[in-house]
Amino acid sequence: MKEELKQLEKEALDKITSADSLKEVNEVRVAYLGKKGPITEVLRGMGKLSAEERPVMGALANEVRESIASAISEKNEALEQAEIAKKLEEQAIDVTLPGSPVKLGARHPLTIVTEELEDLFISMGYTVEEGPEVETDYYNFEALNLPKEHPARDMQDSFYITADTLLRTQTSPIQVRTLEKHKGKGPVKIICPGKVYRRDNDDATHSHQFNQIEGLVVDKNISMSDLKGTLELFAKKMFGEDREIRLRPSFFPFTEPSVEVDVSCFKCGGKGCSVCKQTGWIEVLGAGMVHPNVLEMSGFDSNEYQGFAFGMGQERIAMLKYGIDDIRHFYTNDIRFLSQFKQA
Ligand code: FA5
Ligand code: MG
Repeated sequence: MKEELKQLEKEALDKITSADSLKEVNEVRVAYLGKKGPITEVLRGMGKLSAEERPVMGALANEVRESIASAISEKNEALEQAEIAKKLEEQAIDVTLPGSPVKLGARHPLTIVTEELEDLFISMGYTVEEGPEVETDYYNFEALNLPKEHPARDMQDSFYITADTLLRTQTSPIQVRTLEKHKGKGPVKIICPGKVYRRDNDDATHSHQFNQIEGLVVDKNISMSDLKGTLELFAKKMFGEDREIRLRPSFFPFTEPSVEVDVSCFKCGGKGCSVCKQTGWIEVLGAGMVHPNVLEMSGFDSNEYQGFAFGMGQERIAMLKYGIDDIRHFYTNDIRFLSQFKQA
């Protein structure tokens, strides 16, 4: 019986040694250590042994089982390690290979222009205000001296949501909201960038959604010359130190007097070219002195306070600055267009 056990142990250990997969090792385990295996079989025959021999055989049988079991777990361990090593080798990364280049994006030209304008006005002491894009009729029109049925409402064809709410057609409602917050006390010195919406037909220079920046200064002793000086500085910083501005009489319900502001052509310097349509001047914004009705409706005493305001469209400014011939380029996200605005 002893020899039998020793023989079984040797057989099993040999098979384990020569096994080269986890599956084969498992077969050996089932065959030799399983309930129907030969060792169990040998132990069944112990009943025939004498009382002295029985514990000796029992101990030996256990030793053999343990020796096979530990050989199995060592072999399994070794096979698993080999498997991992093989995977690592197969999936090895050559860190000396050149990497794939990362494409850097560029800032959108409208972002560039908006931030440039913000920086310019902040440097002159303005703060930035914002307001809702879904606006009430009151703030978008009425409080700006445009009562219901006023014909000048036709200047800005609107997207109404209800009879009393609309997508704002201009950034001017933020003027009113800010004046209300100040409760009749100046000074107020703000710019208001934001998206606006109009029922304009899209073409090369018009979009139904575009961006504006509004400016508003309200204080005691504010005059038209403050407006002119401010806009002159704006024109020189945005379009070049040699630029001049020209004010032409115009009409906005919320300013009196109102002006359209032209900048001398930065392409031809004023001689006349295709950019300025041979006039030497390019229209860039609307402006004027805040109408006394607007001040009064928002709680300011118009005998004590005066103000100026202006509003411009970033798309048009960017088109002039960068020579862009179609406003739709801003919205179609063509990478060939956008990548031209990479900054050094
Ligand atoms: C206004 O919207 C006034 N709120 C501006 C203002 C503010 C005047 C404060 C006085 C005092 P206007 O409708 O002209 O004005 O629009 C201002 C600018 O927005 C235009 O000069 C133009 O640059 C731009 N703009 C107007 N309509 C469009 C459009 N459909 N697409 C792109 N830009 C537009
Ligand atoms: Mg206009």
